[in-house]
Amino acid sequence: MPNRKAPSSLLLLAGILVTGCSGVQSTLAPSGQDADRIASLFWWMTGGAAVVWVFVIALAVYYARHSSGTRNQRRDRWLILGGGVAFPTVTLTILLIYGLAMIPETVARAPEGSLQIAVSGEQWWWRVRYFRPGGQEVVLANEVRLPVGEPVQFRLDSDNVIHSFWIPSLAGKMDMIPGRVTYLTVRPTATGIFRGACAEYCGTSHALMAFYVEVMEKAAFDAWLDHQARPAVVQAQDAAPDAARGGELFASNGCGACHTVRGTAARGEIGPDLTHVGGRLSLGAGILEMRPDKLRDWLARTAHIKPGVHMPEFNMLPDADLQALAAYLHGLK
Ligand code: HEC
Ligand SMILES: [Cu+2]
Repeated sequence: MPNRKAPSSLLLLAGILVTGCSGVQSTLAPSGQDADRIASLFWWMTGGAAVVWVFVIALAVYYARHSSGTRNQRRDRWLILGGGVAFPTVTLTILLIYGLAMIPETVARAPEGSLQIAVSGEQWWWRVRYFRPGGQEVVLANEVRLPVGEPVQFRLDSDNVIHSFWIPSLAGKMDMIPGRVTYLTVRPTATGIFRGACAEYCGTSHALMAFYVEVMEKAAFDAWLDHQARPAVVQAQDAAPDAARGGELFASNGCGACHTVRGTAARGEIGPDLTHVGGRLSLGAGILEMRPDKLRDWLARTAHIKPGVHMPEFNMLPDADLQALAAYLHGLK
């Protein structure tokens, strides 16, 4: 009696495998030059492995069905030498050369004058600095935007533990190693929103250390960076009373000891820069949607949302204060 469940469980498995291959965080849906190369390497390797597998299984089946008495010894020897030595040597050599030939281009630095972005791995978020042509440095956090079609030079480091910077749809991964600077060149080939993640276990909330990357047309990117370079747009008392009160609470609760909001007295550097936090695509390093209710949750249940987080929970504040703080932060676009 055949197992009737087999087809449906196979379908389920195929479904899981296929959903893993699309979307904003997939190596197999490349939108960057290196990711393209990595995807073709993957397909050629998979193809090569499939050919070898089919060949070996066919031989095994053939010999399982033909008893040794009827076999031709000479042909057997040829099959062992040809199929067991020559064929794997040739196939693996071709695949090896194909793979090695990709390395020089993949590790090459972006040409002089390319956009420079420094990203530091923190526990468990990303400190991002853009270097503008005039030498001005713009400090951001937990989000990266890139102009389409241009090489970008990432300069990666960490002052705590090893992290790994990975945007699967755009490029390969690169470790962020304390005491060292590593480089990654990214050349996005299509606009869109992609997701990056830390790819090296870095402590309790390693799995909650992600970020979004938006690849934009050059003009939109320039406008975005211009805006990010400006100080915070602090809302007026009469236009947004809640947000204005949130600004006062931000100062009186000591948030500025760890956070910077450019244009205000808040100049802390322990946590992410919050100057334009409300304009980010996500909250808490890629883990929550950027919405006032999520901001409120973040402040009240920080360590529940992100275990081990280096920010105190502010659950002692009355709900009205948390909402005012959330309104202030959400208004920092
Ligand atoms: C002791 C330092 C410290 C204090 C005080 C602190 N924070 Fe934080 N904050 C952090 C750190 C560190 C993170 C990054 C956490 C993570 O994602 O791992 C963070 C993250 C955040 C984020 C998310 C930022 C992003 O890019 O998504 C917000 C919003 C925030 N804090 C608001 C506040 C507010 C409002 C206060 C005051 C009520 C405050 N913080 C007080 C250290 C602090
Ligand atoms: Cu990490």
